[in-house]
Amino acid sequence: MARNITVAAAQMGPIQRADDRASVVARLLELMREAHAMGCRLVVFPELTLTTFFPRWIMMDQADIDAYFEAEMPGSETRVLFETAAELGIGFHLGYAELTLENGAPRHFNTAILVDGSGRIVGKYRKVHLPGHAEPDNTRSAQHLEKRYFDVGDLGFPVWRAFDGVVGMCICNDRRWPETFRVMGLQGVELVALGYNTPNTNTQTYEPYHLRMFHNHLVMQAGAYQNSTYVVAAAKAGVEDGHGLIGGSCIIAPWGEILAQAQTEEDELVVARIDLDLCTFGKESVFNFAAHRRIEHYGLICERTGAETPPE
Ligand code: CDV
Repeated sequence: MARNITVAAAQMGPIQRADDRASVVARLLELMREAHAMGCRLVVFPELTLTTFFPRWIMMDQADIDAYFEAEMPGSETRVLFETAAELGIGFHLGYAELTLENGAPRHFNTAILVDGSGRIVGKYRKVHLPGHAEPDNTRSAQHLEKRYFDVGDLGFPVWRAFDGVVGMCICNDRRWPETFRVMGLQGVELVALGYNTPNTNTQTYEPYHLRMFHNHLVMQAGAYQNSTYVVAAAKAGVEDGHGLIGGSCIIAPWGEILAQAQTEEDELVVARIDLDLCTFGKESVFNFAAHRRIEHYGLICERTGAETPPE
């Protein structure tokens, strides 16, 4: 029997620095209701959905930084998302900046949660591959201070049984690393939910816009194909306080093709009806890991971080 579900990537247009949480949550609710009306069981929102992409700003006062973080999830301003999800019976994925206390010490993570159709959090992921730099760099036209504002995620790449399948999560830069998808692939992942904020220009060197979008899709299509999993990817897009973000939100099939893609750089639902059983063919043929992987030759992947060339 087919395991058909309808899913949505909910692309978000820009969120300006001056926009408050209430206005963002109102936009999320509208997308959630629209997704429900289109028969979706799961709607995927982007990375750091609730605010502007704040790592582009230099902030020295920790209180200013912490204002972008959620100390509770759900909190007073986000609870309505969970209540509406339960009322409609629709699940969602939400990226946000998480502030938590561990043994009394503050920890900051770039986090995503998976919420089921009863409004219950079933999974949490904390971003592992933090891009950018830790020290302000005035040679750049915009900062990318994720390494300054966030701790490296400490939860690995788990998967969860949800939405009649096996669901995993990763966040933005994680999608560029094959290890991300393979660790989930080794747990039989059938749907990877992910959100991203990808600047439309490279602040260190000239890079044509079309390559930014090409690489965005290339890595997600490869991850989907090589692990025979669907990918539901939601961007934050458009111009935030003068800084452009690519869109290109999409839903990718386990054979690597894009099934549906955003047309705008605004709030937009990208919807597809998918059959999770179609993950099986790839997992049992070309990417039958048990039959074909050769782990005796992969040791370097876990032993060595950076590349080392052989001596001359
Ligand atoms: N938010 C991100 O992780 N952005 C990175 C940029 C810096 C390249 C990305 O991989 O899209």
